[in-house]
Amino acid sequence: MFKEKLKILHDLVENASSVLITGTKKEDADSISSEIALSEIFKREFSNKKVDIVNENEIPGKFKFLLHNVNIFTFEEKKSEKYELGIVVDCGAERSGKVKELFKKCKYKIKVDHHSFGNEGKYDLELVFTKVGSTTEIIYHIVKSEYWNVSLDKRLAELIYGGLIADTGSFQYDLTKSSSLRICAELIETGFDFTKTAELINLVRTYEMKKLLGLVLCNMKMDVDGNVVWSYITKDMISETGANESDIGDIMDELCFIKNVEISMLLVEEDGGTRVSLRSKGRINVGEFCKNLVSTGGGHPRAAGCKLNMKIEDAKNLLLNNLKIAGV
Ligand SMILES: [Mn+2]
Repeated sequence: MFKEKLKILHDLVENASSVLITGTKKEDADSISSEIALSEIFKREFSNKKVDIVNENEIPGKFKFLLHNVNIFTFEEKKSEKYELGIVVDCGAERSGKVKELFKKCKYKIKVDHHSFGNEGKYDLELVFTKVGSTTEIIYHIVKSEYWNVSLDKRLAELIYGGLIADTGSFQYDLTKSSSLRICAELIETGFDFTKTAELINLVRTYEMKKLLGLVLCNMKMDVDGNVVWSYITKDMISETGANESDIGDIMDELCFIKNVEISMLLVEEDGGTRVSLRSKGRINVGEFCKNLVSTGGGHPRAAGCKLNMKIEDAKNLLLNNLKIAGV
């Protein structure tokens, strides 16, 4: 079944005059690595094929090292383009933001994903496997497939590894599968600089992010009998430190893993309200919690978010009250 799908994928790409690759609107190393890896594979197999990666926004600076000679276009640059085949990775097309408009117009549609949710929409081919660590783990199987004349080299190994360490938390989270570790051994055997890849994805952050982090940690408060820790980022804090959207995304990770704390919460001031990110140690399913709070909210059981059309202070009170009701 899986093998057959890899053959169909090959045929669909071979017969398409042009290919659009897109992924999740939010910045995500697995999604970006998968996009770049697929484009590399397609261009090696079919050298004259038009293959464009298009995302709603520009790729975050910290992931630019993955590009090498590949270009990722923004939606603005390609909004009037037409593609015959559309491929969405690491999510359903509905999560690709504005690029969804381009995707909808494609004659053939493919999804390559490892999520169990977001399966609405119709695709001509679904390479969806939920028992793997990352979408790049699925791409590894494309590279190894007998239908594709592409070999696993340092370049593809770096990309597959990038997605794997991002989604498995460097093989710490429960997304880690024994298959992920076996594949990883083979990736390392290609001789790519895996310590550099891990450092750039997991550790290197901007000076501005660290400055903003300092303010966020100073403002951190404990609530609900010590079960919830929360902090916030105002527009003033962003302009004071010069931090950007990508820096803000990295801050949430630093509010987690506090001893005896069940929920970590970050509130970010935005036009028209407050964006909230929540992380749970497991007692509360924050994906469900956010969805129940506001219809546009949601995410994973342990990591989720929502946008509330109120000021930070009011959003914080609403969230703390609802977390109490939820039994945190
Ligand atoms: Mn993923």
